[in-house]
Amino acid sequence: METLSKVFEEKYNKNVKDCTNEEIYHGLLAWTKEQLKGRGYQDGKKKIYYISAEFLIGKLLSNNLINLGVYDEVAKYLKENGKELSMIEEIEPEPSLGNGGLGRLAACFLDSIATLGLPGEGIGLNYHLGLFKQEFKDHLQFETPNPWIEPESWLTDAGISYYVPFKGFMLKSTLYDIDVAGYENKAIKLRLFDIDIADESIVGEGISFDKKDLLHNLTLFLYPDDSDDAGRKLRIYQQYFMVSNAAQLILDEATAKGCNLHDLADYAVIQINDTHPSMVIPELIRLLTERGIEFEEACEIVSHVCAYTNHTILAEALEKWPISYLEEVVPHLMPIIRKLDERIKAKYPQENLAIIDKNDLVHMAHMDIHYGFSINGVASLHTDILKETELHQFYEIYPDKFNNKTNGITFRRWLLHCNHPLTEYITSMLGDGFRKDSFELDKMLDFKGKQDVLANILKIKQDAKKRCAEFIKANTGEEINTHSVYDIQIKRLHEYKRQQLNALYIIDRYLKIKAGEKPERPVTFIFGAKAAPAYVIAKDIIHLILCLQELINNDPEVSPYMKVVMVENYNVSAAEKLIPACDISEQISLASKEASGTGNMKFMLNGAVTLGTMDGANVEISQLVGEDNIYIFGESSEQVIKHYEKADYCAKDFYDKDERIRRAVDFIVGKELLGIGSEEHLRRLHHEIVSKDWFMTLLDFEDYAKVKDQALSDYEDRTAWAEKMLVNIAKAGYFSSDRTIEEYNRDIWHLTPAK
Ligand code: Z16
Repeated sequence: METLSKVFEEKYNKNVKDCTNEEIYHGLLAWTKEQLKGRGYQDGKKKIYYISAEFLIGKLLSNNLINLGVYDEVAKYLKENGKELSMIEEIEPEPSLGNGGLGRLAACFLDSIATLGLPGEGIGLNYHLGLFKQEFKDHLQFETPNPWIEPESWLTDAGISYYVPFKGFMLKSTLYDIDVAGYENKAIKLRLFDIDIADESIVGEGISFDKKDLLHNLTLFLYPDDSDDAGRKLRIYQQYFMVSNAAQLILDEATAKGCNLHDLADYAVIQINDTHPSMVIPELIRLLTERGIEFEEACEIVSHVCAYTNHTILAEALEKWPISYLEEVVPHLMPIIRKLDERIKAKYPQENLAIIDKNDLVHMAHMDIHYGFSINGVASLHTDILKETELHQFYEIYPDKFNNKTNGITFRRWLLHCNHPLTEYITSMLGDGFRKDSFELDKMLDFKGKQDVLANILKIKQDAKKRCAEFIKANTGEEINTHSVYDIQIKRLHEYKRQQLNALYIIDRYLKIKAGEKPERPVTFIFGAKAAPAYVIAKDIIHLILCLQELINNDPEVSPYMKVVMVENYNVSAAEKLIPACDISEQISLASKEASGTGNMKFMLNGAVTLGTMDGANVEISQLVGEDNIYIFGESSEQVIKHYEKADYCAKDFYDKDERIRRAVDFIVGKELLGIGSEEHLRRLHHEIVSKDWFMTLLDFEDYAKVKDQALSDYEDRTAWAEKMLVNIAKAGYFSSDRTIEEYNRDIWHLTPAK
């Protein structure tokens, strides 16, 4: 810790004892950056370029210290000097460069690529204000900018820039790098392109700004849509800026290593993360032909370099750009896209295989599938649905391109960093092999019948619940009972994720308590969710939850038995505080709609039991833990898909024939909530549920309530519950992103890990 002490002396002319927490944070930042550089970078002939519009990396200090293997030493050194590392963590701003699952997955993947010693980098954009910050006022969501770049930050100017051509003008880029340390291994780089002239002062009220003032806003904000396509031109500008820079960088790096462009596939493999980076295909073809390669060969080369990951079957999220937009932004790409489309039409005249459809829309995913060599889904059920229904026509012509890569999470952040007590306890039982080989967690099963082990697991959970209650108090002002069951649903607000189903259960329980049915143990229903600013019904659902929070927590007859809390500005840092404390993990999307989910994996790893539908990776979780250790409810994906095909689901029927459902739904517009909230929002939501209910909430309500009641009653047998917790932790090994990345490398990337 001598070099660290020196930093404080040189930077502030002070002993660490006399530094403020801010000064210590900035000293640690500078020191850690140096340590990262000293590690060196993963290298090799061929490299993976993971291009993504989002990298939801979270705070970096503690994670870097863990991966550098110095966390304990630094924490001890600070403690000896009267400082607390956990307080210093609070100083760091969280970069919000992602919406949700897709962006967080990209961040976990970087950690695993580095840890496994694979040469690679992430390429994206340096959004100055990230995603919006969420504020609650009058039980409604408001959005404000979320600046995160300070004069001293994790960014390092790489000294690299390119010119990116748009219609009528060029933009010059600047590249910033963030080092990502592998766990006890070398680092890789996250490379974020930016423009020097981005101007934060053009932001007005909330997050409004002049969309046409392109030169000044290109890298200001991340589009705030999860699984949705806002269809804005600015997004095309951002995407093209990202991929043109990426393509130029990739060609430069390859040629510097001796590539003659014909053999590009020996030097580079590109993973296209959802369709946001799809324009890299025509852009690479453009650059290759500019450098003297024939069009046909350029297509061939690119088809051996690009691989595509699909993250959703929601039609509204599969990007389709009008030709007119592309002509307006990147006219030089259109002749290439047209040629790519003609080649396909000549071979496969079928309309549903076309890149350009009869409405002059360019289907980005179709381009990826035709001109990439691999297409993967993100959980086994999701990949099956792609093959059998959504992309069936492509599966028929390219069966060998399709493959599954079930998502994973990095255990460094989602166990070692966020849950020190559990990590230490597992280490005391198994040694520390599980940190590198997550499957070793399986050995915990040997302790299943051991009473002392089960008691310890319960104690660790109880302590986490106490810490979490302090966080909730600070965030929401609400006091919660640490002996209540913590039932948690944290994820983006979307109708398909069905926070409204959870809310209906809460109403049902409230009505029962009001009618005199007092439950044995209280439950705290915890939510965290941002809604896309333009997603009206999602915002109405937030309104409902916040109104329920107000009503229930302030009713002395009810609040001893249940409370509702909705955490403001849910983000990675909040997740790190909530997940270790969870008893019941809510994963209740309509079957077939959640491609994978990754929160589900974080919760099980921290000893929560899942209450979920047979959707996404829940299916694989249930296979691994067995039916005694998970609570499954609801219609199957097959049935749901049939309902959509036949269009035979009618919410009104359920509302009319089921009194319990009707009472809960009507409570949304009853006098209690209208006395608290806004009539406009509540009526619109009520109408949506009764007359549309596109994601079939009422269909699954009864089974959900039944299974949830069962889980809550099983919770009372503390030993039996602790066994379920133990099995969930033990079986989480499969969901390490190290496993996922090994599979990407084995089947798609074919890189040689550094020694
Ligand atoms: C996103 O977060 C996801 C899909 C998508 O098309 C766009 C965004 Cl921003 C999510 C999926 O909804 C989720 O099921 C999955 O676990 C995650 O991507 C990572 O694959």
